[in-house]
Amino acid sequence: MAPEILRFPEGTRTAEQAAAAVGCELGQIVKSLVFLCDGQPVLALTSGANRVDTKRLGELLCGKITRADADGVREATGYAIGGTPPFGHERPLRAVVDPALVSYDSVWAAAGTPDTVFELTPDELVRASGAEVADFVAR
Ligand code: 5CA
Repeated sequence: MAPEILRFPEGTRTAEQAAAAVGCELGQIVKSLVFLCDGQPVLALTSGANRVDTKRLGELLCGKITRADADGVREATGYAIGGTPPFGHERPLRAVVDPALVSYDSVWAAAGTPDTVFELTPDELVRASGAEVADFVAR
C-alpha cells in the first residue's frame, strides 16, 4: 500500500467531520472503534453511517463487550480517540469489519491524528487489518 495522507486543518475528529472534509458519503468513513471483549481489546471497523450493537458484537466474538475509554484506546492502539487508524497499531488487535464498508469502491480512515485521513479500498482495509467481515451493527 502507498497511502496518501491528507491533512485538514478544520479537523476530521468525527466521521461527520471527515466526510465533510473529503466530500464523501458518511458511510464511506471507517470508524476505528475499540471495545473490550472479556477485557481484551478488539477493533470494530464500522461504517460512519452505522452504530455498533454491542450485544451482536459480543455474540460474534463470544464474550462480554464493554467500551474502551480514552486511556484504553491509547493503551491498545498507541493512538488517541479521533485519530485511531484501522491498522498499524502498537500490537495487532482482533478486528471485525462492517460489511457496509465493503460495498464502496473506496473508503476513508483516520491516519493517526484527528486532522488526517487516507483513502483505501475495502480490500486493502480487510487485508491490512486482518479483519473478519461480519455484521455487528444496530439494525
Ligand atoms: N477521525 C475520525 C474519522 S476517520 C474518527 O476517528 N472517527 S471515530 O468514530 O473512529 O472516532 C471517534 C469515536 O470515538 C466516536 O465515534 C466515539 O464512538 C468514540 N469516542 C469519543 N469519545 C469517547 C470517549 N470518551 N470514550 C470512548 N469512546 C469515545
